[in-house]
Amino acid sequence: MYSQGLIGADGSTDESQEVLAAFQQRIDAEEKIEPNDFMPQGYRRTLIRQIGQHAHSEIVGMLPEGNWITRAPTLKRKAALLAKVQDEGGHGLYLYSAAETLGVSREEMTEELLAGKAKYSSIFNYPTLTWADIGTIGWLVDGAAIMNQIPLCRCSFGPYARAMIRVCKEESFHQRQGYEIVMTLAQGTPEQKAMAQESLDRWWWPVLMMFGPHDADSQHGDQSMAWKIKRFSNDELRQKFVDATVPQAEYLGLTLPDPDLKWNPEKNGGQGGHDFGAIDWDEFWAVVKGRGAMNRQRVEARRKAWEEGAWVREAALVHAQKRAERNRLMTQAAE
Ligand code: FAQ
Repeated sequence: MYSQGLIGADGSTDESQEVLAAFQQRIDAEEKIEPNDFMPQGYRRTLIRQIGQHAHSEIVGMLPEGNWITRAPTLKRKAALLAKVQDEGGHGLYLYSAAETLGVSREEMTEELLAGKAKYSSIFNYPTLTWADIGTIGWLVDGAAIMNQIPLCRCSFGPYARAMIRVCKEESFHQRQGYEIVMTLAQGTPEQKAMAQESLDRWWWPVLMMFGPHDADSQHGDQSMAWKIKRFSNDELRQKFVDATVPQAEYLGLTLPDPDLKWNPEKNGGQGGHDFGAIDWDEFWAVVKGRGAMNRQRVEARRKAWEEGAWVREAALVHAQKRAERNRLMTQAAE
């Protein structure tokens, strides 16, 4: 189902070495690149690809949790979940807008998503089977998103970096509400604690996959780091996430489902860090290529929303045109 997206699939660039070197100087001087500035085609395409996929992830990411809004156990939980899911929709909108500054339209990006050409995060192709999954998603999925996105606040492309500042603040609230749900379950009845553990067992490995393939298999990693789009590699962020999460799980009295997880004092240049087991990359690539449990339903839900929202887009456009025409006539009359 998935193939390379049409837009931004190719990060290669054909400017002269001189032009690329001058651009790199701006990057190395930590200057922000703004939409009207010169940028190499490869830089533009890489950003369109990454920001577009990120936007799709936020919008598709509303679906697994949206599934539980009507079944949240209390009014307070329902209100918090509703707000969180709305926040994710807002993140998608900032990101689509940031991508649009690079010369791609939201329609083009959406068509790629619906055609199965543009990717979105693998994590959203897993089902939310129990209420505990809503806690686990907040704690771990938003936790992983924050680990990945805090460095993006320093991305060299201005609109993406600025969008990330607000997104990270909101993700931080999401992470805490998730952790609090899991803590309530972990401190509840034995059945509730078992539900939290079972959910953790299902989500742990897919969450580690969110950071992307190992650095050795990361196609875009080196160039994106050189252009300071990414500030840390996939493996560096995954390691930071594991090290941050182990004490959180211990505090909850839950067990991370990895028999190979252990403290290694030699890691991280002698500062210490956790060794952890092997990730199932066959599962990762199967999910990315469209063979996850929920891929078909996720894209279908987005197609339905896009088609059923067509009249709203048309009405908004006609309204904007009428207002512009009215303003034009008023300005003409005043002259
Ligand atoms: N899933 O060469 P790399 C969230 C693809 S937001 C699917 O290493 P790159 C908030 C990758 O696109 C979650 N595909 O790629 C939330 C590339 O394929 P392509 C989303 C993946 O770009 C919470 C190929 O593999 N966050 O969760 C994945 O340098 C709760 C080779 O990989 C972002 O998008 C994956 N996990 O590094 C919402 C953050 N990983 O494009 C709702 C911004 C890799 O050549 C509820 N993105 N691939 O066809 C990034 O930081 C980067 O794009 C990475 C991948 C790190 C994801």
